[in-house]
Amino acid sequence: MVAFSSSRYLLAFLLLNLYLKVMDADPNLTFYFKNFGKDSNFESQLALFGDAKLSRDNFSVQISGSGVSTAGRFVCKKPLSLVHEKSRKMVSFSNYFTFSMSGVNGDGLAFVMLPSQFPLNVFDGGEMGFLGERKMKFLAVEFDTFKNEKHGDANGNHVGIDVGSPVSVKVSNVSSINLVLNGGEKLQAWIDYEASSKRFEVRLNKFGESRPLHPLLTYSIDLSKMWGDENVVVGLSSSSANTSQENSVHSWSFKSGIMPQWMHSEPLDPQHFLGKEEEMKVRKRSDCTLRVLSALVLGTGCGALGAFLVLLLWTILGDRRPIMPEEFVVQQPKELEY
Ligand SMILES: *[C@@H]1O[C@H](CO)[C@@H](O)[C@H](O)[C@H]1NC(C)=O
Ligand SMILES: *[C@@H]1O[C@H](CO)[C@@H](O)[C@H](O)[C@H]1NC(C)=O
Ligand SMILES: *[C@@H]1O[C@H](CO)[C@@H](O)[C@H](O)[C@H]1NC(C)=O
Ligand SMILES: CC(=O)N[C@H]1CO[C@H](CO)[C@@H](O)[C@@H]1O
Repeated sequence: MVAFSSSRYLLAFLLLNLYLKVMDADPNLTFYFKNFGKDSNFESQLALFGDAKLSRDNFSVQISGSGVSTAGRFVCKKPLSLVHEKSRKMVSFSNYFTFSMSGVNGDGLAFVMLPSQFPLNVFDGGEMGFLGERKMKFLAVEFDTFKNEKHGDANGNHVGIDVGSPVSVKVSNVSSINLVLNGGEKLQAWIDYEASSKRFEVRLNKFGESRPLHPLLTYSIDLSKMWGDENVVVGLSSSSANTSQENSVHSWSFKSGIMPQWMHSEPLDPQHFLGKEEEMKVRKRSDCTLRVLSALVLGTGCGALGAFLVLLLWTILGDRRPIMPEEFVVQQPKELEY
């Protein structure tokens, strides 16, 4: 009787421990700064490079104001890993920031993901402050106010996704949603990556308006393949070539992690999936099969291990029962743990 209840207790203890270990390993990067005032303590998590500085009112961060050939970066100090080291699960993220831009001809502002080895304090005078001669793996969402013929830019008011090259793989005309990037107006941007569907989405709206249902840009990309185990740094970057474009970031939040299982089967934007992208569904289904299979394998393994442990403990506790005082039996599990 005693042996039976204590081995059950031990099993529960082991399972709880396993659960805690899994929770502990959850990779996440989270920050939320409503503004960058003194009380926000933003410098505990974010860092300024180049000409990025606190604005005069001390509430926003200005990147590339006034001056010739200036560039700046505003980055999260802690690197992000796109593949969880232990579970090999892919990491999703949501990035949100509010900003305003005024003036003409600057490169605008970009959300960037750079290799963590990238020298953040080095500026090579290139576009976005890092594209001089350098060839590297990067991803950028440019909020571009300059029509660069060299890169085939359609106009001076667009949002583009750049992967390893300043020539965008996907572009959207911001005028078509009746917004002007560099009108000085406060805007908000949402950038989301959902790892299981490998969808990267960008949304833009006026400050105070709600998050649009339809993304301005979507792009299918496997970021875990792009960087593998390499960590990345996320940031906001800007360079103002030779004009006095003023770019301000008023708030910034970021959240990453392994999405709970229930979210996997739900697309970020259900409307968008209707009728479209048949191949994505096919891939999702095989993803599901794989998941079920691996869950089965894992389940079987855990079951076998559990049964083995129970048997082992049963034997140990069963054998010792006659010579053990009762309170010692209860304590046994903890000692066995270590
Ligand atoms: C901003 O901060 C600086 C240094 O802490 C201070 O001297 C200045 O008065 C502040 N400006 C405003 C508008 O609060
Ligand atoms: C962008 O959209 C605006 C408004 O719909 C349109 O007038 C303009 O021609 C578009 N520009 C390009 C390059 O498509
Ligand atoms: C300033 O920028 C414009 C547009 O990129 C370019 O045409 C011009 O040559 C630049 N001037 C200087 C002095 O760099
Ligand atoms: C499970 C886990 O690691 N959660 C952490 C995620 O990040 C926040 C902010 O850094 C922590 O407070 C959580 O403990």
